Amino acid sequence: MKTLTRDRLKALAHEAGLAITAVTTADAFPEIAEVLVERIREGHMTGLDWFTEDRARFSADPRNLHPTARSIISVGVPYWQPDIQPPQDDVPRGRISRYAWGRDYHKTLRARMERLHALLEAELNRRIEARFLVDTARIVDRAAAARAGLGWYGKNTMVLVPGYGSWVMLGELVVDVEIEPDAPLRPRCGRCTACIDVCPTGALVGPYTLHTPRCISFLTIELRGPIPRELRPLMDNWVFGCDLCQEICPYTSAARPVADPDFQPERIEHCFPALDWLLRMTEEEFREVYRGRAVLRAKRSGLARNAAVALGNVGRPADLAVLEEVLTRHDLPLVRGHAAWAMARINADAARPALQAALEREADPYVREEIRQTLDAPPPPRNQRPPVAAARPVRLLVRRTPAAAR
Ligand code: B12
Repeated sequence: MKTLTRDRLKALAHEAGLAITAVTTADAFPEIAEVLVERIREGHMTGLDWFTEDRARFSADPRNLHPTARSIISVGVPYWQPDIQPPQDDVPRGRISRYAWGRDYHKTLRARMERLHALLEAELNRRIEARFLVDTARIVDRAAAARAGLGWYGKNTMVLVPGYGSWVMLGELVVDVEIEPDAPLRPRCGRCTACIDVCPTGALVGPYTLHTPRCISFLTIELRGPIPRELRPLMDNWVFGCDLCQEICPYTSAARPVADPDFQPERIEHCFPALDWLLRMTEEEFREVYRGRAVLRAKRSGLARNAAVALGNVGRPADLAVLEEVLTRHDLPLVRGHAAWAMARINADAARPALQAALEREADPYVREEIRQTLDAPPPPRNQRPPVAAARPVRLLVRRTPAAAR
């Protein structure tokens, strides 16, 4: 029977558009189940209802996917492109994190992994049993990548890939082919804590530990209801995801640029959307502009809610008018409520009459509560530094050293 060398695999993966590839066995990840369960119990995954202990245990054994699994081919697609900058046009704009600028990466990676699968079947001249995984609840992508030596865990919990930093989206093919595994890499953060220090909400509560409920990425993408009021002033103009803990990293800031068309934005709304447009967009406009993109996950309600917070954080007194229009007319109570907060964040005194008028005519109990709270305890003025995120006790939850650190 024909065998597959790592070098040949990497050449085929390259041909399929997968720039980075590494291999590990399909053996279980017992230490990962332990870490995930502890993280859940400590409340670090709160808000992600699907992230259950059962899911954690399932994802720790790739043979749960198919019993004939022999190897995991961990793949990475880099996407760092430094040339795209926000226009200098005085329009208050939101920021979308870089991974979401192009086509939905799930589709991009899946299509390329299917291409690799076809190439492998042709190469070995047999049917290959395979599962294609990107971002599923069925395997921990970063754990597979770290054990395969595709990259190493950074203190920001990202997998950093030599030459590309953490600007790499991950996926796996779990296959019934025996391939010689690659060796894990050593973590190389040293004493650097730049990512932990830069996080405005204090979500990185210690090295390798993210407290999801405070992460701007979670707040802007996954959270469906109101954003906790104390976190809003810390979110700047992020409207979908956040890249701060990657941008500050010395390794990722030295990343090699790539010009992958699937990660290119096609219009300004895909990377730096005008905040007033996000606040006024219709459901049809939202679906049309973000069709086939990861941004759809936030839904129109989430994106408009985030835009209200962002405009509160970066807007000018002239933007009170658009926020007042939103407070009066937006069809979604979630957005009206955040607009009330945003007006007071720009200028609490100037906003007061409009907020009082809104309280008189508003029928929705949630919006009424937001307005009342905003009148009673306005957000910190913009000329004051927002309160520094509360310090949290730091505890490293890994008892057994992950393979990557050995
Ligand atoms: C849930 C999830 C989120 C949640 C929670 C994030 C989190 N840290 O868990 C939220 C919504 C906040 C999120 C945000 C982001 N995500 Co996300 N997310 C996931 C998802 C679906 C599961 C991650 C998971 O299992 N977390 C559980 C926790 C406990 O795992 P962990 O934090 O990785 O912890 C590990 C290490 O810290 C390590 N460890 C623990 N202690 C120690 C100690 C030492 C010494 C060492 C070396 C290691 C170590 O072991 C742990 C177990 O693996 C994966 C896809 C997947 N199915 O795997 C994508 C994924 C992790 N996300 C990804 C991305 C790109 C992001 C964002 C950058 C998006 C953005 N720009 O906004 C941010 C980054 C935030 C951050 N710093 O993590 C990529 C990461 C790619 C990479 N190169 O690492 C993934 C892999 C998706 C993909 N297919 O590419 N995400």
